[in-house]
Amino acid sequence: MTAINAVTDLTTQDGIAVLTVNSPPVNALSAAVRQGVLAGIETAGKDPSVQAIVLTCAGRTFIAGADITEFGKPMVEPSLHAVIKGIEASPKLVVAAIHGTALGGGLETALGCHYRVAVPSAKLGLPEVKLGLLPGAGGTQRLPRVVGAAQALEMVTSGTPVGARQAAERGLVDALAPEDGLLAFAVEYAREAVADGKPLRKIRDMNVQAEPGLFDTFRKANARKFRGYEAPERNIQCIEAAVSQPFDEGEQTERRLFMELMTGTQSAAQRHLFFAEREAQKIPGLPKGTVVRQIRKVGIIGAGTMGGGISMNFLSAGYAVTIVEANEKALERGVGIMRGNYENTAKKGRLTQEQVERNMGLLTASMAFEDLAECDLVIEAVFENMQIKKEIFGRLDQIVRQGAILASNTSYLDIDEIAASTKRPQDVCGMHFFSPANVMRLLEVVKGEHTAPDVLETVMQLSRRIGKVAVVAGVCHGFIGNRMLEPRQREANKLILEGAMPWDVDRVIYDFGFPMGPFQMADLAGLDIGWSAETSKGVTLRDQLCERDRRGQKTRSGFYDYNEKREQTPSPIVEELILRASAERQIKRRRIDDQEILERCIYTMINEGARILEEGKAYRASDIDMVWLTGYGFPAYRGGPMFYADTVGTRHVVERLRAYQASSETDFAPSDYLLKVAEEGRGFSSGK
Ligand code: T1G
Repeated sequence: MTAINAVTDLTTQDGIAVLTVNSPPVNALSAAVRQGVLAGIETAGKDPSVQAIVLTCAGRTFIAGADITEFGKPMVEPSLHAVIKGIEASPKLVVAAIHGTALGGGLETALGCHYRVAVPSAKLGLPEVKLGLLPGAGGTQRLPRVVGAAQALEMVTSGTPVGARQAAERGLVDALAPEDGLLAFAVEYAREAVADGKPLRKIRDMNVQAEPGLFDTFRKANARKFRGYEAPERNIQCIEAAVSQPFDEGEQTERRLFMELMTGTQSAAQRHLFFAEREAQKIPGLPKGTVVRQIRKVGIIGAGTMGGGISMNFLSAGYAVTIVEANEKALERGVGIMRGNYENTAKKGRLTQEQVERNMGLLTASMAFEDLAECDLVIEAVFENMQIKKEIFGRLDQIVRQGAILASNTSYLDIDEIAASTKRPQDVCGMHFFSPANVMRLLEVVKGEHTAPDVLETVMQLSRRIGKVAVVAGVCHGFIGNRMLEPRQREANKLILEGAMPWDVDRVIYDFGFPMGPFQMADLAGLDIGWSAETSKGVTLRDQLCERDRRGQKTRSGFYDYNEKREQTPSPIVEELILRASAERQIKRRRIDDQEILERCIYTMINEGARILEEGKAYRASDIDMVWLTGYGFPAYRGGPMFYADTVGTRHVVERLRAYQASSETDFAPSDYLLKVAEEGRGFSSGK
């Protein structure tokens, strides 16, 4: 074996050279890997004893892409382009042997090879669009030449990988290897290819056509999904170039558009979120050697919307679940809703009927707390009443085995107070799911004063296994997400009394990139949550709307009027109520511009986020960004509230808050930590 460099080596098996990349954790195309692969290809190419070359990777995966940690730094030769051109121009036939995930630059490298073999479990994709980029090393030019323009469009704009079998059907993979025999199969494949006189097939020499109208039809069909994002459109333009331009010109178009994206703020934001999601999993100061607890059986208390949704997360991940509900009808209804949800998913082809039965077969429905005794984790999901929660935790303390984790799904109540109703506060934490709990990725894991480190780490690892993005929050009202939502709601409600209308605020927030604005969101959720005719005083706008049976989309009227297709239009009745409310409060209405609406809604959130960091209720600013991305639909291309603050400048945020401070000291006073960061001329993403 010849070590090419620290991360690549070259061996030869009876005339077949095997070039192995070994650069944990994912064989990313760092400068060393690029140097090693190119040198290895050149060395083997010159060796007269070598008939063909197999490019393979050690560890858990084939090359998973360019090394994202190198982005933004001066490029060290050779470029990935040069490496791929070197492979393609090799005088010896090159076969890529793929396992794990061949992603981004990894798949582009494999496309430079003359043939590709893969194990069935491998995945191949071009996820650059998720980083606000596009495949920048010929991927947009080679992929359509193999799978056609339509499928290439889908792959590059979704970033979703395909499995090896599907890849083989599309011609992206030439042969499937046995799951446990990839290298031997690849070496044999290479040998036979040479013996059979297979050509050094270069994808760049192939042609690609597109049906008339393909690109515009695709743009129209995806306009809503791509709204605000720059990368999908640039990816489409690259596929267009593959169809309309010769290969080299198409590559130049790709290069130009890649650099536009790479140097833009959207890609910086999306790359920030890529690392933020991984950082959020890490608990600072976790004692070395912390052993996580075994979780096999999960108990859920409450078979309502949240209890049912939470249960489904665990059932789908293969955990046995015992759901306990005091009311028999509610229990039956809750179980029925779970089954119905699974059946609907099966109807859409995303689950098989046996998976539905398997999931439901893991569920035990009960009305007896005693059935929770052997659970390893119990999650309480009853309504938000502290007294009831304390009674429940007191009973759990008596019934559930020692060492089990007891969690509350409360969305804002004090976990320490709940923990105090047990003799085991070290085993208590919060697990705040977001509705619908079986869909939303965010899970706020609330660390109580006494929550043990192994409990926290157990819940964080378990959260990943059930497909959640878990973020640790400290005990405070509303934890991270809802605590920051509060100032945005407050400002939105003030703005419509001062001169704006709900549809103005919603338009600004929607145009910023959120799926919808606060008033449209309120109509969707229902204005009568927590409202009752008996206690309504008719003072607030919400009271007045609910009293008029304007309870939101479900009554076809709320802040908006809704037609049968649920399309909304501003309501003259609401406008009248708002004008009257301003008059009753002696507020002289004025024209409010979009910039003021945006700044008062978003900068007050940033200010609250800074307070959360100041109080230590979140470990890092990027955790706050993850909460808002995965729990509230903050546009990924803006990176989250704290990254967005860095984009506009923390000094600018302070200046704008001060400009509004005259109208209200409390609502706009910049927090100490925000002032500190601004005075030091830095951003939140440069760490605390
Ligand atoms: N570069 C650098 N580090 C990476 C990396 C990458 N491409 N991918 C993962 N890591 C690190 C990650 O930060 C983590 O580090 C560790 O590896 C394990 O990752 C020119 C420009 C491959 C499916 O977008 O999707 O190619 O936290 O926790 O859940 O056209 O990682 O342990 O210190 O995610 O098993 C395109 C991104 C790049 C793939 C594995 N490629 N990676 O998932 O482990 S742009 C991607 C992933 C590009 C070219 C363009 C996943 C994974 P740490 P992990 P995992």
